[in-house]
Amino acid sequence: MSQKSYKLYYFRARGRGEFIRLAFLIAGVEFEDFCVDFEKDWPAFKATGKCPFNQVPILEIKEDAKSEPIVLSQSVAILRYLANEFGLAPDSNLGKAKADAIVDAVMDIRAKKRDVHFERDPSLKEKLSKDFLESHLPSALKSFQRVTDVKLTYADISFFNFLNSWVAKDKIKGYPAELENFPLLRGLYERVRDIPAVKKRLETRPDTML
Ligand SMILES: N[C@@H](CCC(=O)N[C@@H](CS)C(=O)NCC(=O)O)C(=O)O
Repeated sequence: MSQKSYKLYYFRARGRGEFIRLAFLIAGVEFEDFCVDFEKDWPAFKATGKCPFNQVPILEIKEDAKSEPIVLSQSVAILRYLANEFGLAPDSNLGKAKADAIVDAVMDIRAKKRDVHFERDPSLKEKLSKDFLESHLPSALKSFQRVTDVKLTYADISFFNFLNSWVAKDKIKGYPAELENFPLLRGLYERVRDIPAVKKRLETRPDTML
């Protein structure tokens, strides 16, 4: 019987790879998690031209042992593809569009947090951090609270992963304090956190800065 295989290439980080890993783990589908060493191996790997947009993550898919690999790129496209394959996407096109809107909003708020993280000027960093905590994040959470749904989809995985990776201080237990006043979102966060495969990943993954 032919056996589809998957190989994810990413750095040794949560970054833009983690929601893809979570989708595999939640679906219970095996994949190879290939970590490219950023310092040692990335320049040569990039030069091979294997990555369509010269960046990772990429996902290599083989229909069976003999077939040529198909390479997918762009983290959200990969997540969405896997979600559709593994039953983690809404059924209707409208439902998918709504899930996409949530993932896009997650990536928007993630970008704000990323700006804080990489800012080197201390006073600007403090200002960006304050804006993030007092304005951007609460406003995004209010919007998420309005649009949250009941079925577990890739939108929930991306939402959980952003808060868990970038906002939660204890990434394994509890929930981020910022969710205190958002019971629906807290429930959603806890629901993903408590999936046994996710719980195991949180407890066993390498401790990385991003
Ligand atoms: N829009 C892309 C962005 C990918 C991206 O920024 N990848 C970074 C790592 S998170 C990368 O490959 N950096 C190395 C480089 O650009 O040389 C996605 O979501 O996949």
